[in-house]
Amino acid sequence: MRENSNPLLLLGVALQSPLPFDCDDVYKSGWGQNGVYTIYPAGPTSAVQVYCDMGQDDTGSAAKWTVIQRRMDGTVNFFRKWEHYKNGFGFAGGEYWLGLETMHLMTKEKRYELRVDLEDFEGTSVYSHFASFAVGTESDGYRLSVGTFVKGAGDSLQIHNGQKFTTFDRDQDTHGSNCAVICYGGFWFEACFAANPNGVYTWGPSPRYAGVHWRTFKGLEYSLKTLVMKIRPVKE
Ligand SMILES: [Ca+2]
Repeated sequence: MRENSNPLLLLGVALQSPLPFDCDDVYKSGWGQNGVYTIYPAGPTSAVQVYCDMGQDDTGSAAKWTVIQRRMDGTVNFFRKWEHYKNGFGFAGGEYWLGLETMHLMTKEKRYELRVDLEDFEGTSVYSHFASFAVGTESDGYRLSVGTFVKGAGDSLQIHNGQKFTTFDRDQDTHGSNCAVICYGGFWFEACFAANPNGVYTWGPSPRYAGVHWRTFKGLEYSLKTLVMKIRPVKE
């Protein structure tokens, strides 16, 4: 919230609003600019910093996006163990992973849709939009539920739908080996993937499987410049 210094807005938040659950709540409290804000999806004692995308697309929805994952410059290591993927890591102003537990708490409370923003190093920006996104409980492996592919740069999440989360120290994929070891990042691997958002940041051409891949956009030997996963409430 430090990016917006308007004292009247700050007062408005303090006096009128319950603690924001997500970026859509932040926006409704009067904060209209993209940036880092604090949300409280696990209640008042658990502040979480996130990047809020307050932009609007052509779908007609006025709801605002909470970024749950972001790759943009390779400054954060994503080859991490289970506890890190559970609790989150990185920096809300840069690259980060929100954390599986926070994703679970958010998506069990509200219905969300998912958009994945993708950009290559040649200046092409596209996105893939999905009708819903939810993460299950830890006891069930933080299983992914992603809804119908709506439109955009292809459905690279189809084989990931319904999978448990796998890290190098917790193999819950369907491969004989561990996909997190093969692909250098945690994800909802099957055997193994069509999307590898948490792979190694390698500035374009990359070893097969290891990079930040989105198969239906640039294939499995090209690591993307930008990959952002963001969710917003579905208006019922
Ligand atoms: Ca396995």
